[in-house]
Amino acid sequence: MVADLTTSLTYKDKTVEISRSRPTTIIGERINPTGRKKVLEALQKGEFDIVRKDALDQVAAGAHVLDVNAGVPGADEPELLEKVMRTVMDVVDVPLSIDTANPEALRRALEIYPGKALINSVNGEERSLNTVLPLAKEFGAAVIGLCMDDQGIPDTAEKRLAVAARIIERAGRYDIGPEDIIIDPLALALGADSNAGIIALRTIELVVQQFGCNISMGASNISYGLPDRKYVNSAFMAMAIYAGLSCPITNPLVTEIQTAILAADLALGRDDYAMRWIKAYRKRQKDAEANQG
Ligand code: THG
Repeated sequence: MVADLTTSLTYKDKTVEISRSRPTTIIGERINPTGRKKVLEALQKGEFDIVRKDALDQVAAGAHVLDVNAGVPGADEPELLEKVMRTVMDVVDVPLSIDTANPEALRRALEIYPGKALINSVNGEERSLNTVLPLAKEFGAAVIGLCMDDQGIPDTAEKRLAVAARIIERAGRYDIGPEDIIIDPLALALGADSNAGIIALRTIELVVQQFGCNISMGASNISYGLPDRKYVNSAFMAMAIYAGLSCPITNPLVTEIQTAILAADLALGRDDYAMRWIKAYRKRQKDAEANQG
């Protein structure tokens, strides 16, 4: 019997529980200047309206958790990340995924966060393990563990599993259980390597089989450089959910992605009486009517 661990995240009195026996948890990706020029330009000018809008829109579209990234080149990241988080927390009440590779920014973010956050991320490098895991323990946060280390991203699923195993083992030494480690198999571009999809899917299967832990992934990387990305992303999303992906980092405003997630949950018996599917359909109809009139 494969274990089905539950990761609990909180924000004030609100709890989000992540597991494969529940509907897929959506981590909204949009508050991120790395992937998005408009966000980058706004944050460089100290304007936060776009952050406020992205927070509200993503939650309205079904995001359960919001990823927050403030990695602007040349900026004071600890300061900026705190401002972005405060802006988000002013307008929505969902748990946050703190997306930074800067230990100082991470500590400060954890200090101001009222609840059990998700840290995005740790990886198999010694330096990362030794700085991020103690902070996760100190603040009682859950952590995304990336399947990469000093050698880069392994080119087989078996080797990525080995990195996941090391992250989980090292977390255990800090008394952080596997329920608080969410593994990211890493999706690379199919345009560059036609096996990128199958390697990610196989990694998910192996990690789930061995550890039963939750799985996250920035699934849109796989379509990088291709036309009509949303169709590739949504098909891959459904397959990855079947393999065991439980909390994708994605854009819920893209209808194809949102419906792929809902349809996967429906097909996998995680949507009793198709209530969520039908509710989302009605919301899309209502939104379409509002846009026409
Ligand atoms: N794994 C983990 N964390 C991650 C990633 C991952 N965080 C960052 C990234 N990958 C996921 N986040 C984003 C955020 C925004 C965009 C993509 C991934 C994005 N991209 C559009 C593009 O690429 O064309 C830009 C579109 C726009 O401007 O609106 O928006 O893999 N753990």
